[in-house]
Amino acid sequence: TSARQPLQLGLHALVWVGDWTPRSAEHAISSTAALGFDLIEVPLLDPSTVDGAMTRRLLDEHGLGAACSLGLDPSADVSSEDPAVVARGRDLLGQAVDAAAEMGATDLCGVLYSVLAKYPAPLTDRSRAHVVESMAWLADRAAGSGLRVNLEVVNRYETNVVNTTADMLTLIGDTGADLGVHLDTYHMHIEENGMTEAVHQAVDAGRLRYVHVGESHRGYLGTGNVDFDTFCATLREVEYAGPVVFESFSSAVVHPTLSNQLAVWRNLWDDSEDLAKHAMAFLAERLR
Ligand code: FUD
Repeated sequence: TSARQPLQLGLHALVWVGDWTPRSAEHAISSTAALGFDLIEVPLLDPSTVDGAMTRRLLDEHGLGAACSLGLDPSADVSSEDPAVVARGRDLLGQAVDAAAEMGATDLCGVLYSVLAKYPAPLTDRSRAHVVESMAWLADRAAGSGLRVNLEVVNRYETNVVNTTADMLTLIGDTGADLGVHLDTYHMHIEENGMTEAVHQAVDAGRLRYVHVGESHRGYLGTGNVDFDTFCATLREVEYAGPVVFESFSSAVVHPTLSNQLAVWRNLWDDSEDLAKHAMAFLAERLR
């Protein structure tokens, strides 16, 4: 019933490939473009393994947009209490900004403030201060690159920094920087009060800039417990106009670090193309 929204539909590269050799990049980019998606999300956990110039050529050739996402390495965690580890984290983030800008990405997102890991204890004040300073630094570092920088809200098993949209908005407020909120239905399903409130909180603050859609088991949309009808209706109601990226993980496609960090132990699908086609139809029906 609401007007058509100009939101962009995207696919996470892990639907297709676990590395970013020229051959893998070509396969992921051409397959994503062929199914009618607007963008591909390229993981940048180790920016040195991603050739920005090669990626940009392939994106141009296939008329596809891009976003980049990452979580930090334990040796380079800006939420560490140790200033040397924080400094390595900023180096890693700086490399990610450069690689994302080189490929012409529009967004840098994900867990830019933490390792994707189950932390053994709550966040300390010192760690939180390091996160706030580092995110302000990152916003500054990315200024002029053309990248929007969006911080993803993830569940308690993947960070101890913040786990809800309300706490992320407080954190972003403390940085004083123009950072976006990146929401993900998989994480919202675990931590938020339903699929509507967090969207409104982020929109009311003027910060909803990136969305991941993922099922409760991270497989085919509509086969788990996430209430996508309510979530998508809410995105339409608030006239959300940014990227909506389908993210899914199966033991069939393995990334050397991300798959283990996200505990991708199960085979939820084998056929990448069928999965991606299904996601496109599922999202187009609810969002376009
Ligand atoms: C992690 C997550 C992802 C991750 C990204 C890295 O649970 O939801 O968004 O940050 O996939 O490429």
